[in-house]
Amino acid sequence: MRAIYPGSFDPVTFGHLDIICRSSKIADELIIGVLKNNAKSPLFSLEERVKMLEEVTKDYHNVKVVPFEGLLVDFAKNMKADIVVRGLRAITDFEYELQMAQTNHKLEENVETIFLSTRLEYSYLSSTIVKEVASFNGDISQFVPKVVEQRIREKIQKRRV
Ligand code: COD
Repeated sequence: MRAIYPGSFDPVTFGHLDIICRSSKIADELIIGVLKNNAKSPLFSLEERVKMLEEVTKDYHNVKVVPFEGLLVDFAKNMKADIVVRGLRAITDFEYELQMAQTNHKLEENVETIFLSTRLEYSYLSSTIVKEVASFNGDISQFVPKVVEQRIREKIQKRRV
């Protein structure tokens, strides 16, 4: 079974990595779909987000990182994937996730969404929180892999100059 784990990944956190690790054991092949045209105006460019994901998932042999734009269901069809994996943190995620899963199912009934609940230790964690803490020079080492921490520091440093 080929599954897609789509997201903005701006940047990838330990919460994302946990979902990647767990879903890579469920799926035969896992494609991490990185959204290009993000309305959230990302801190990292598409290329930077893809590169960081490739670096932190290099030991997973059934995982591939692929950028996409447009509709998720079209991407899923192009990739010949019929499962979309999403992570659920708190109840606040639920409404948006349900709406998205139902819309995607309406658009393409062969694409099913499955949800993995976050591990307790990552339930508060989001890319937004990581960027906020980093912008005030807080310690983000417990939130993101070393290589991502380094890139955030460089990015924030550059923005300050
Ligand atoms: N623990 C567990 N899961 C987590 C954690 C954590 N700590 N942090 C994030 N996650 C999960 C999120 O819940 C999500 O499932 C996934 O990881 C990715 O998160 P983000 O924030 O990087 O990505 P999103 O939610 O911004 O991605 C949104 C999409 C890109 C999937 C969406 O906008 C999309 O599909 N866009 C394309 C247009 C489209 O088809 N829209 C759908 C029609 S409604």
